[in-house]
Amino acid sequence: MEGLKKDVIRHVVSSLGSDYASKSAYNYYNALALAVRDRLIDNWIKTQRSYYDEKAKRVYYLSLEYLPGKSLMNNLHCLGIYETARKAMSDLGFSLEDLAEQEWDAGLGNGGLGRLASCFLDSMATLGIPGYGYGIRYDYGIFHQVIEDGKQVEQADNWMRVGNPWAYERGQHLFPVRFFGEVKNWTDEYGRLRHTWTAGDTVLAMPCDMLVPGWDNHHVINMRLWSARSDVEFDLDFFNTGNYLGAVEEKIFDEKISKVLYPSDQIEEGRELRLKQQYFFVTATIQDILRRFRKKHQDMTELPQSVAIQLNDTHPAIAIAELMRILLDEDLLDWEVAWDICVSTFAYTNHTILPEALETWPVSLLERMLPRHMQIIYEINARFLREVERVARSEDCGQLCHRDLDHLKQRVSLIQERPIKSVRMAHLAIIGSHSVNGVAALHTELLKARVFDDFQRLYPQKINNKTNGVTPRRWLWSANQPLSRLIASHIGTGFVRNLDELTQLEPLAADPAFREAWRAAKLENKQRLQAYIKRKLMRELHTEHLFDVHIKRIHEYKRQVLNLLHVVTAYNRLRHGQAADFTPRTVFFGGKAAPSYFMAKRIIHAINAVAATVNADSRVNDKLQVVYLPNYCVSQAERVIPATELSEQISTAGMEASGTGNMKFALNGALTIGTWDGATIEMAQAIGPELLFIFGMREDELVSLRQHGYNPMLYYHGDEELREALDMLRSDAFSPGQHGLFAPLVDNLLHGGDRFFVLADYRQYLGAQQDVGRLYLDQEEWTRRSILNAARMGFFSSDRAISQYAREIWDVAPMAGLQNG
Ligand code: 26W
Repeated sequence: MEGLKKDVIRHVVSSLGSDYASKSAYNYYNALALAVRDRLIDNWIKTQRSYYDEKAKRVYYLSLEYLPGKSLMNNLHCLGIYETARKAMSDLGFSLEDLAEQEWDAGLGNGGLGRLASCFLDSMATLGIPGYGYGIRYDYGIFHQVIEDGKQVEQADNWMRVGNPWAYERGQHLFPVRFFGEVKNWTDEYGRLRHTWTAGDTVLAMPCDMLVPGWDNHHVINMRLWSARSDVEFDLDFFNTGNYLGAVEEKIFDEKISKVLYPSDQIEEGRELRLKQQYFFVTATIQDILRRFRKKHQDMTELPQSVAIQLNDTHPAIAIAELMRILLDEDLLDWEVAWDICVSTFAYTNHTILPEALETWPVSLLERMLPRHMQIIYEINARFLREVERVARSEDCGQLCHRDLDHLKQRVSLIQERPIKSVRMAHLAIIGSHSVNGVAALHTELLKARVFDDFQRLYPQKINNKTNGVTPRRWLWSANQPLSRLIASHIGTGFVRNLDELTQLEPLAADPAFREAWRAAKLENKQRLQAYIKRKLMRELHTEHLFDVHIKRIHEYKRQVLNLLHVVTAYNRLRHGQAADFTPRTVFFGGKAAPSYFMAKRIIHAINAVAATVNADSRVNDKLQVVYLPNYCVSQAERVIPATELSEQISTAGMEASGTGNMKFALNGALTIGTWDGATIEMAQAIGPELLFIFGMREDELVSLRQHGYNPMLYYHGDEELREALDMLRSDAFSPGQHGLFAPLVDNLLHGGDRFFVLADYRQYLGAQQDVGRLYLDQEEWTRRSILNAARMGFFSSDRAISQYAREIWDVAPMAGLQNG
């Protein structure tokens, strides 16, 4: 402890240039972070060296998004110095919790996809898998959300301003990135046509490394994020031509590339700068991968034995064309050889089946920005369609007439003709990869049977499932110390690296003393949340209420509106005195809406409007409260999830690819109210469906309802309570003086087709909520189920997920000889 204290004081003075006697929490947080980083860097260097020494096969996880959140507490726990640090900082006059608050969340992602990437890095580090995360260091991460007059207002997330003590910027290792220009043809010595991409604009990619430690194992992996740097200052001509200001303007223009994260998920924006970001990130990463590979290899055909590249959705899919370009134009390999290398190296994970989220890029844009890549994509497509024709003709699938074949080719082509001629990035990713995986069993089945059914017939081995998981380090141990300590006192700490050990809790569910202790841990977390809400929102929570929580991105398919209709109905019953047996509850909502997503923003407004009305109504507010948690982010989830008793997972069946929040809640002892969707299905199967509150129509039922003609008006007319709730929303009951404010929401349900079947599931949802309320009154039974839920969550560790990727997709093994403890 004395050593750590000395290091902290030294960093306050010599790294931060401050007086150690001036007790600034900001300085002491930064100094502590630097002292922790010092303890990671040796192991990082040793880890990296061991990969070379053992010629280990490396995994590269390519993701445009990461959501690491805050690093301090997690890193202290991984290093096993949490207690030491707590005591050291207390000696210096600080509470460790307060210091941790000084850190800004690294919010370099939108939601599930980015957080999954961060859980996966944690698991690779813990399992000792030679892995790297590659991404972009956005100057501005996901916007900061404030709620003003009930509406979302976006503020820039200037997270870099306060500095980042965890990162190593490596300004001396720059990689060139080119755009535009033209392709020249030439003939090589064997008379083969060759291509060279020349000229164009150049920007530089600067690596910025963040260290990711494993749990108690001395294994530290790297998350390398690229930042755009202008090449203007490297080219003195720019300045010497006398156009100094012009040169500086150009520099600013270039550095725009890594300026900001695109804040929408599930909706494709199709902006030129976004494509630039993708290629910038991809080419820098591939260059770095090949630089490392070439240190020990000359023969490029050995690449797939040494390197596995996982594409996190299609956002980095242009990497397939980029590796082809390098192999063809720089290494001068033949097409077939280059293509084999590519397919054996790449694998692709799909995270959504919503059609509006499937990426396409206009051919005209690609031709201009990446002319050589567009040529390569055309060539990949031509060869692929010939192959399709060959397979289709050879296949014994009846008389395949030309019409069918033409249709098949149109459907699977990399090029879509309408509405504008574009490249389908998912098709590129599928064709260029040896593995295509979905993220939960149902999701993968839907990929096979619906979204990519043609590809499933063409390549029956390619599509596979890897159900998501979450890291128990952050989402149980670090976020929920009260519960973790209780668990550890009964079964030891092995569950932190082997989550299956939680099954040892099962017999304890029958032990009243253990149940009481389990409830005490929950109460402690609820009180902690209560204190936080009081500080941040100046509101008093009732900890004896059932804490019912719906936090995730705001999206119509996630159906926050369904939850809101339940709240309005509960409000009406209480007002009308029809709810004598109502179980008091506080309903929490939280989540960001894409700034361009009108409907999602209106949903936020409606939630806040209902909250204002309900909370102000003294007839009901001792029994029902609604809280909107502004700026939902990773660190907020770490506070809220441990305090949650009811987890809302109510997406339209078939639409949530997996969900990962669902796992974090159950792991922390919340019961789930949910639809038969995503990974919630597998959770129900692992836990026992009778221990969750499952309701609503299933995916196949919705398909047939849609086919037979779904009429939301029938539900409106047939259900008095539903009608009352919708009519209130449409009138100004929640928006005094602003008649029609929420009419777009209601009209969308009644006259817009209710694409997400909110009305169809309303009545069943109410029934399930009734069951919830009733069970909560029986605290012994509630607690028993809570314990069994957590005890059976072992499968949903990201360690299990990563082990499957490693074995079944990447063919990589953990490093031997890792020191544990
Ligand atoms: C092109 C715009 C865009 C950006 C991001 C479209 C789609 C995305 C992501 C693929 C959306 C996303 O985050 N998907 C979520 O991925 C999680 C991790 O697999 C799943 O748990 C969620 O169910 C899924 O919605």
